[in-house]
This record gives sequence, structure tokens and C-alpha cells, in this order.
Amino acid sequence: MRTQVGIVGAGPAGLLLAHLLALEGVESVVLESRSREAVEQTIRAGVLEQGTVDLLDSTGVGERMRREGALHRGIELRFGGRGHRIDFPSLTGGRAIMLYPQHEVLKDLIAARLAAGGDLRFEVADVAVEEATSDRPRLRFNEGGQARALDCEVVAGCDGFWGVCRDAIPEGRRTAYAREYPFAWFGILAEAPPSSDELIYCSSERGFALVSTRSPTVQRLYFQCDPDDHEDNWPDDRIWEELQARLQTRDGWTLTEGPIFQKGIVGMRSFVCEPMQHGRLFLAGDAAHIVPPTGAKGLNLAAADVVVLARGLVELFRSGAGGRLEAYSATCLRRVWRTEHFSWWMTSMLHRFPGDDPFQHRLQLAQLEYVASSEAAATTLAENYVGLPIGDG
Ligand code: RFL
Ligand code: PHB
Repeated sequence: MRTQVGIVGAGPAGLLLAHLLALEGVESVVLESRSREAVEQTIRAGVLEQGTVDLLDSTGVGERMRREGALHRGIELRFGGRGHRIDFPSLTGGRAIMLYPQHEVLKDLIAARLAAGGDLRFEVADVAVEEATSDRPRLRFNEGGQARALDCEVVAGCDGFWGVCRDAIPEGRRTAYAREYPFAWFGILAEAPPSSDELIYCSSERGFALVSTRSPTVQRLYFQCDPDDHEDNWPDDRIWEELQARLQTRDGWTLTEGPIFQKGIVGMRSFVCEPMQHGRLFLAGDAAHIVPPTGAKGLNLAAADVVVLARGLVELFRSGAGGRLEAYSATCLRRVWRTEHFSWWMTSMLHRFPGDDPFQHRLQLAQLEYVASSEAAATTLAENYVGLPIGDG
């Protein structure tokens, strides 16, 4: 078997890359270890930047998002028992964000690829990258008990943080930059109408909490917890009590409660692998970098990577020129590090760090007050949150 681009992973990065390439007449095969159902049902991100929304729209996969997603023109920063709205359009020249779940984006991309006759293979095992530095890298894998080999011109490692592609870059040829945070997020889905029209990022003495939504009947809520904590320690009553305590305001706002039908704990880390390329192997998305979810950036950063990668690949296959592809890692890393900083900054500003002293709390509060009261500071948050322009300029 052979193809132009062998793509490992059918997450946002892999599926969007296959879609963008197909629109430009470049063929690919996507190899995914999980089942289609598992991919389409895993609950993760919810926030799409303006540039990601525009990208899905302009490439023909935005129709359901436009219908079912919710446009948000701001967020609330809540601290000291008071809310402070950050208005995106007025601070960013009219930009906003869209609440539309990641697994719905994936359903739309899978449907579009299959309708276009794309080659997506689910439930493959033992994927291995071979000869990444030759001009014919190969993917070996196991499909339905059969050993297979796929000869490629380029391999795209879109297999997430726990995938195999990053390790195909020899250790001496890559540098990892990492930070673990001393807390995690406890996330729930609850059958209850939204408590707020917009997301609420709340810093309280008991720790961080986030109010998000999924639909007119489902709320997505998170609160900071110990990374070693366990879902079993949190019966529903205790979860609501904790969220109510953290989100309490002085103006009578109430959090609507309802049956909780999903609970999970998400670790928090920052991570960057440099470079994002080795020979003809290109890493994109979580395979190359991780951000803590506080800035809602992971999926969006994956999308930004594959836009740059697709442009480079199209140039290569059209004209044989490798200039854009050679610049891939450096081009992406500029945005990656900006986004790493933003996600770290939001995380540091809003969470309680074990061992912090009152001086540190006062600094956090001063920073929050500055963002809430200065147009310059609010603009910094807003322009990063709605997202910088995508592409390599
Ligand atoms: P993914 O989504 O992890 O997809 C990788 C795919 O590769 C497959 N795979 C393999 N396939 C074949 N062989 C192997 N050896 C393989 N190893 C792995 C996996 O099964 C999977 O299908 O990576 P990708 O495409 O880079 O996309 C990244 C995003 O999924 C991620 O950054 C976001 O979900 C992060 N994130 C958020 N991002 C946002 O932009 N906005 C948000 O609001 C947001 N909220 C979140 C988040 C992530 C969260 N969690 C659970 C980490 C909220 C949460 C709670
Ligand atoms: C979500 O809705 O899942 C969500 C929203 C904002 C974040 C992270 C996750 O920062």
C-alpha cells in the first residue's frame, strides 16, 4: 500500500489534516487505534477560536456547527464574589468564540472524509514509524490480525500526547520542555439548563471553578482538585456543595443543579517537543505540545498546526518546493509558545497553588483586578482567548 501522507491518529489534528489535504487533491490514509464510536463519543474540548470557526466554515464542514453551536461574545472573570465581563468583539475588532464540542467537530470531519471517499482506518494496532529520515517513510500496523505496511512520502504524527510518533524522533534529536501543575480538574456533565449565557472563570479561596455549557439542557462544569483525588470521593451532593461555595456571589446569582451523568479527573500539564519535525515525520497537535485547559487552546492549536502543515505539503506535492515544510516547526513553535504562555498565565492567575502564602494571593488578586479594570490588560486576555490569526502569514 502507498499514499502521499500517512496520518497517525483520527483526533482533531489528523482528521482536519486529511480534510484540508483532500480539498487540495493530496491523498492520505488515516490510521486510528480506537473505534469510530469511541472517537465520536469522547468528551473533551468545547471552545473554538474565531480562526478555527472560520476554517471549518470555509472548508465546508461548518454547517452543523453554525446551526447547533453557540456564539459567545465574552466571558466572565469572577473573583472576590463579583463577576467582571470581558467583552471580546469590542476588544478584538469584532472577534468571538463558538461553543461546539470537540466530538461533534470530529463527527462532522469523519462524515465529510467518508462522503469524499477518504481512507480512514479505525481499530488498527501496533502502529510503528520506520525510516522517518528517508524519502519513503513507512507505517507498519496491524489491521484485523493482519500485518500491513503503508509506504508514504510524508508521515504526520497526529496521535496525541500518548502516541508513538514523538518517540520515533531519536531522543538526542528532540528537547522536551515540561511543567506539571500541583492540581487537576474535576469535570462533570449535568442535565441542567445553563446557569450563565457565557463561560465563568472563577477564582475563589477554595480554588478554581469553571462554568461552561454543552447545550440548552446540559452544563459542563469543572473545579480544581487534588491530582491524586478520585471520582469515588465525590458523591453528587458534595460536588454541588463545592461548586456552589466556590461560585457564590454577593449579587444573588445561582448555579442551576441537575442529575450528573459524567464525572472525570483531568491532569494539568504544559509540554512542548522541539523541533516538531524529524526528516519526513511531522508532529502536530497534542503529539507535539500540551497546554493546561484553562485557556481552551488545545484543539485550536492542533488546528493551527495542520493548517501550516497542509500548506507546506500542498506546496511540496504541487511544485516539489520544500521551503514551507522546512519552516514548519519554526512557524508552528512561535504560536505554540505564545499559547503555552497564555495557558500558563490563565492557570497561574486563577488557581490556588498548594503552599502559596498570603503575599502570593494578593498578587493574584492584583492581576485579576488589573485585567478586570484596564482595557489594555483585558485586551491581552481577549485577543489571546479568541485566538491569533491562523497560518504562516
Ligand atoms: P487527540 O485528540 O488526542 O487525538 C489523537 C488520536 O490519536 C489516536 N492514537 C493512535 N492512533 C493510532 N496509533 C497509535 N499508536 C495512537 N495513539 C493515539 C488517539 O486514539 C486519538 O484518537 O490529539 P489531537 O488531534 O492533537 O487534538 C488535541 C485535542 O484533542 C486537545 O488538545 C483538546 O481536547 C484539549 N482541550 C481543549 N482544547 C480546546 O481547544 N478548547 C477546549 O475547550 C479544550 N478543553 C481539552 C479541554 C482537553 C481536555 N482533556 C480531557 C484533556 C477540556 C478537557 C477536559
Ligand atoms: C469546556 O467547555 O469543556 C471548556 C471550556 C473552557 C475551557 C476548558 C474547557 O477553558
